[in-house]
Amino acid sequence: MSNISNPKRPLRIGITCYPTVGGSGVVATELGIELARRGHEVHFISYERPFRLPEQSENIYFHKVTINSYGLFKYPDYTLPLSVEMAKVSCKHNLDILHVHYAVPHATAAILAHCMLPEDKQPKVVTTLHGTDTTLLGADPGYGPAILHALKQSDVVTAVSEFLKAETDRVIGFKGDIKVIYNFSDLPAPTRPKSDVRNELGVKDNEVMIIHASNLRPVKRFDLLLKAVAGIKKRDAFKLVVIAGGEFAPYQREVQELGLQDKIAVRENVLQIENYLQAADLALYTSDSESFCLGILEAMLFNCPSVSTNVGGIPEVVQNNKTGLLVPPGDAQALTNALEALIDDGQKRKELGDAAAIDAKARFSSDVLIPQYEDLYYCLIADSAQSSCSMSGKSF
Ligand code: GMT
Repeated sequence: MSNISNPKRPLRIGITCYPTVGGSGVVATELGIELARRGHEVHFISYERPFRLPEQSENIYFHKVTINSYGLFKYPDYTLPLSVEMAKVSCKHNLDILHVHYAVPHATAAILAHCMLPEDKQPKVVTTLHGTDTTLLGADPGYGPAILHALKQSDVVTAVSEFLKAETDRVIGFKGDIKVIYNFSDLPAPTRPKSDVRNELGVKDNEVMIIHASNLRPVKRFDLLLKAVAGIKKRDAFKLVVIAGGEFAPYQREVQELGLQDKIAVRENVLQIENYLQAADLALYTSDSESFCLGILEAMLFNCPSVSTNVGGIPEVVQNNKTGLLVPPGDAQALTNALEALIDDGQKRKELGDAAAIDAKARFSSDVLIPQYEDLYYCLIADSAQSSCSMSGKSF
């Protein structure tokens, strides 16, 4: 039976991502939600339900990977049970596409699942690289060769920026084609009034609210961010709001040492980030490396310009002096100067913020980017015959 008798028939798509707070999981979840909204059947396969995935949603299914711990294993293994679940879901639901976000270990598991299945049950494997799967793990001799193998075996590899595409060749030595599909975001409208949120955070009317939302991993250089903020001379002119997707406790001491305790509000486990973004005046990102920086894009959607380091894929997202300010990496004083310039100049902030919102909607909305994924999927699927779901005598 032809899989593409109607070339634009709804597809059956498996998505694997990290379910925890982080850009790759957010993008994968939003992609699945948008695809389901467009009529495709979407199967999420992961060890937990992705945190932004609604409990009930038409066309969306969640398949939990169960990880057992065996006495012999010092470290529990995730890759094998993930690959078996991928094969099981592919077979049972006749998946057309298995789309994995973040190569490690998802791409390897997908390739393994593919090999386990009979030819007529094999979905096409799409691997989307997000950042440290190339820049950090790709450079690790314990991972690099396995990542390279999985990329070579994938039917299509995509990357979220031109920077990441070039790095994947440079760091991993992958010479194959990589299609750049930028991240997108369409956050919902806030559910709380802006004034409520600012009151809750203790941000005064005359204070500029600086927002930072991330998992606070070392690459984000939160230490540098604190230093830059501590350098702002007008102490009454701002408040820093941190939406922490990782542990904030390790930074408490630095906050005290820099005398910032009254100048910071931290929120953890935030689900509706839009409520905070609408209240913010400036976004601040000080990373050493960033393949895209979804946090900047999410802020742009709420007319919030950014000050950030000029690294990785950030200049593909932010137009310097038009939608935000870019400063050299690792330079706390340059960051402070840029922050002070925008704290002092409300008009400039507004100009940059308004331009940022227009640019974000024009270049990085789901209406622009989801069709790029759909086109890719439709290009990939070929005729495949129905068969029973059994592999080497083992039925799924
Ligand atoms: O690679 C990572 O550090 C993890 C990943 C994540 O899950 O947050 O972040 C990357 O993917 C995001 C979504 O595509 C990008 O916005 C981030 O820039 C990227 N992080 C890095 O490159 C450090």
